[in-house]
Amino acid sequence: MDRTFVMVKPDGVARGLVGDIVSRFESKGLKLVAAKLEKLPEKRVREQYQEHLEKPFYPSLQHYITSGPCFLMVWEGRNVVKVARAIIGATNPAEAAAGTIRGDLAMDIGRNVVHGSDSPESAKREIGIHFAGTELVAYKRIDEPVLYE
Ligand code: DAT
Ligand code: MG
Repeated sequence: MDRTFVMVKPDGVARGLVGDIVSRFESKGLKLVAAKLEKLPEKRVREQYQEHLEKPFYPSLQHYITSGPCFLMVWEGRNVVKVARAIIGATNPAEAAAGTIRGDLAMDIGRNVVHGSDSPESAKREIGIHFAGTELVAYKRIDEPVLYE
């Protein structure tokens, strides 16, 4: 099964949105296989956002991501990278559709509440940055036979 990395950013944790956000992925039918609350060291933030290191917004992005605890998750399911990005919504909350996390819960591109990997390759890389293989747990969701044809 495919996997993706999703993270509630410090604004989402501070605003008490972890439960709402987890619930959206759970009720869709995705399987939570790892999760932890953690204040990220700069090194891992730089690795996660390596393609943005030279962008003008990077210093404020790093400051924001390291400003408080994040809630890190790995989700599993068919086409999960694409499915999770659809649940998260457009990068800029002003353009994110209603019904998405950013469309429903955020106002500013610099405070967009949640991160999700953008491709299966990034997902593999980002999971490896934040989780040891032993932290990923294998189990069955009781509704699996009904969720998939
Ligand atoms: P996404 O998080 O949707 O994958 P991204 O990878 O392009 O978006 O950017 C990573 C994060 O960086 C994004 O969630 C918020 C911040 N960011 C991106 N573009 C920005 C901009 N123009 N101004 C301020 N912050 C920005
Ligand atoms: Mg991205």
